[in-house]
Amino acid sequence: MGSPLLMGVVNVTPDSFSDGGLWDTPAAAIAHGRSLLADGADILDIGGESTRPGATRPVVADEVGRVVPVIRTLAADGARVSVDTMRSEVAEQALAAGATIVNDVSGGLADPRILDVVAAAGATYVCMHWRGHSDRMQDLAAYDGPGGVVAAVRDELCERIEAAQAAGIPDGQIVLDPGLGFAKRASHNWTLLAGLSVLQSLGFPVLVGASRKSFLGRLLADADGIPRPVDDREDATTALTVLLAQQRVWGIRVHGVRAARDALRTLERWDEG
Ligand code: PMM
Repeated sequence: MGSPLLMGVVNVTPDSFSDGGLWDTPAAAIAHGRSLLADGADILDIGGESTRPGATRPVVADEVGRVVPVIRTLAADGARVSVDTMRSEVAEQALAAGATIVNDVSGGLADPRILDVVAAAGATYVCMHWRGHSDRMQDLAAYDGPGGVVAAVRDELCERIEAAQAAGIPDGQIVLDPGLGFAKRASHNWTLLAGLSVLQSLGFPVLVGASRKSFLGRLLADADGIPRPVDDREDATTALTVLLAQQRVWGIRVHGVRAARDALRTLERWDEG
């Protein structure tokens, strides 16, 4: 069984939930990207906008200024780079700087022109399930229709696939993502993970980002119900990496690449017998 690709996260932001402020200068972000490559990342996902619940959006020029120098340097190093953005202008400049994947957490809803930019560049498009910006997304976490959250995410992703196809993005360049934590409560995330095969049956590769997310903090809450802090969710993240690999996803988006790579190597050796 081929292992999934490991996408290492480089958040060039002051405020991301898991690592905000740690790599918010170009030099720190470039050094972090290089260390993720050394740890075994296949792709570096570089983002300049935090999508944590309640986050305020940076202006476009700030987002461009955060990500483009980092992308240019890491792409010149030979890294496969994705840009985590939902803005067409940022995607355009990131692609010109050497990114080859656009990771759009809004699935083309926030800025529909991003689909044209991706199509024109011949880039890969990660199309994530999304219902609204961070300031209101948790109000949108209702999935009352037949089939619940899995059917809703599948159907809403199908609409986004149609929009991507209409813009001229070939099927072979589209990757789907269930968008764990985006307009989803903890139970929705677990139900989506259990129902991943429904999304996979659409015939597109699937990427999953579960790393350090709050549903893991809630799972590992202490006796008083206090969620496990973000820095202490790595073992659960690694357990999910193994489970996602066994589910044959295309890619796994993680902050801690070393642990994920070790887990995948262990699983590969196990499968060899
Ligand atoms: N999650 C975050 C940001 N970008 N992109 C994809 N494709 N999938 C995700 O689940 C995802 C994402 C939020 O996490 P972060 O603040 O650690 O980057």
